[in-house]
Amino acid sequence: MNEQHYDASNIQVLKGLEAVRLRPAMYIGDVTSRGLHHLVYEVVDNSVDEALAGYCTEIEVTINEDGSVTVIDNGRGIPVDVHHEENKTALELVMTVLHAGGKFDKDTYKVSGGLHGVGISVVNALSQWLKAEVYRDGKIYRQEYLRGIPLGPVKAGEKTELTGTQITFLPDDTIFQTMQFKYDILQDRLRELAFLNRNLKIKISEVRTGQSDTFQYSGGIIEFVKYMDTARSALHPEVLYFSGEREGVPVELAMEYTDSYSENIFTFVNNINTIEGGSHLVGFKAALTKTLNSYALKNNLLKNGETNFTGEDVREGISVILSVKVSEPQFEGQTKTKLGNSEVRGVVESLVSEGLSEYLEQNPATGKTIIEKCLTAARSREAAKRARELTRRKSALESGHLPGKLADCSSRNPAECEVYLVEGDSAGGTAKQGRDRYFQAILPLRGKILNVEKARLDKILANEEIRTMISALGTGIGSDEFDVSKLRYDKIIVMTDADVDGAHIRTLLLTFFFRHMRPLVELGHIYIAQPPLYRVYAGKQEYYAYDDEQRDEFMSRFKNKKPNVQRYKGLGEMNAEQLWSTTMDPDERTILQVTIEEVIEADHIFSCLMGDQVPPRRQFIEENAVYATNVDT
Ligand code: 0RA
Repeated sequence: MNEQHYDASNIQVLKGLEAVRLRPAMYIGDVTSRGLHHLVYEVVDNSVDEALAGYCTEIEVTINEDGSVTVIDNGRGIPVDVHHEENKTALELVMTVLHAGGKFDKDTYKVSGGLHGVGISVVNALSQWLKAEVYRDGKIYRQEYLRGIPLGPVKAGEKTELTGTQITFLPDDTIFQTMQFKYDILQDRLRELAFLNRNLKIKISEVRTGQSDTFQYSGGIIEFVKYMDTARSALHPEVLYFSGEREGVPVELAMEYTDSYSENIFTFVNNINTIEGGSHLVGFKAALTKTLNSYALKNNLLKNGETNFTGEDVREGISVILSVKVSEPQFEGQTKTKLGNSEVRGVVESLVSEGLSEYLEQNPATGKTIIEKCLTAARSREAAKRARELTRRKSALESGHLPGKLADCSSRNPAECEVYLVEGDSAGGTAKQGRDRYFQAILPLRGKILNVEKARLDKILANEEIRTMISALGTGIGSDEFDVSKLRYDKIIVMTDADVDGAHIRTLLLTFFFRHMRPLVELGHIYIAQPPLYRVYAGKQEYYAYDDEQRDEFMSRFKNKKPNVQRYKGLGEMNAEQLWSTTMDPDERTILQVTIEEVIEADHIFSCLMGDQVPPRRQFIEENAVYATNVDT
């Protein structure tokens, strides 16, 4: 570093960067793939802030050949004038001082919730190198850094007419577990940001593959709702949209009813997905229930004897995007994604109530359609309640009886127990012989389970395979009954054949968990077994391969003889011992943990896969947003 540059403020900077490098998780959550991608979001959020302030219209994100990422925006450019107290440029301060945003704060709603908003300096500290280029005041200014430390002062370079900021960084491989930026993951978040910020153009590209996409939506969250419902059929001609500002809180809401039975409400605060909800969500739900009940009553749309709609009745088949901007958001909850600011509840409630009643008055046909949907939902809620009572009695969980098909384990400590959901009675039998019965339970599932995407809870509960599964898991089902603390197994492992049918059954099961037992997915209880695809053997030498590449590698190990290759088409082709050692033995097996990186994308995928509209159905790839990487236990 430049010597005259070195003074007390540098020591502060070094201490700050050091703190970030020592405890990266404190700043970006973790150092897995999730944390890695978070670095990009952090840089992009700054450009989005510039767009919110009204100065930036385009953002471009590129995954470069060398694994670095470039983010370019056409905003005003980070200021490069010298800050006199510190004797450094604003650019250098933004890049090297934690939370340096403050002094240069713009009059906008800072993205500062959840893990976002930690500042670009954190990205800088966690990068092997970073290059900043600012287009401003007719020139290009540059500064480069190694692990957050400037290589030299900011230098003015060529002339330019443009304005904007360009940041390129390579994450530090001594900090992150993985260095691979995934196009699909970045794409999901960038698409979401484009929906949330109407007209903002966001481009993503990957040099190595040549893949690229541009997102720009003149309809903003209205188009977001249409995208969510690609595979669902809307019940009314247009998406309902309300927006307004009260007590300094801008609110935007887009909603539509579809013929599906699931409730898809996604809420955002300052562009951050508030997965745990909070006061804005509470305000919306209250407004919806209240407004629809009074509209139905006022317009005589209820038959005599029919009582009020519950919250669940008015939310069946609804798709909603609610986006609010809060200048000093309080984030609470386990993942800091629950909005705490109580004043927001009333703001959202009143704006939505007013907007919705006015809309219904002016669009009586849509009003009638919505009320009819609520009525069917209310009637089937009653039916579902009866079905659930039936499940409870039949499964006799309360009296301690478990389904006969379940081969339970002997341990009663859920933390050490796991249950294999196995495709077919025959593989189920093999698994029963092969398992360690102390902690492994086996539940064979016969044939296909019901497609829950197309059925209401009452019909779902009429399905025997599903009822058996629910009683085996112990959690109960339904919003008023599901209780994850009653889960009898820490790991629920889906084990299906490596063929099309197996993939289908697996998807059906995952859809069921995602729609009706989501906390099991969110808390990481769901896994997918990975049975081998090949056995490569000759004489006493044998190997199990889990993909083609591995098969070829194993084949090359046989020097003199030509090995036999057995391709496993189903679990049934393995004997108990083989199934144990390749797929079930915790010391040997690999299982994939199912996680949700992006709930909205997962919802989109499940509805496309399982819905009844064929065109949007697309290939379901395992490395999709729904799946995480290998978990070796
Ligand atoms: C501080 C102040 C101003 C802009 C920015 C920061 C800024 C930061 C980033 C980060 C990525 N892109 C960005 N664009 C702008 C306002 C400067 C002014 O008043 O002109």
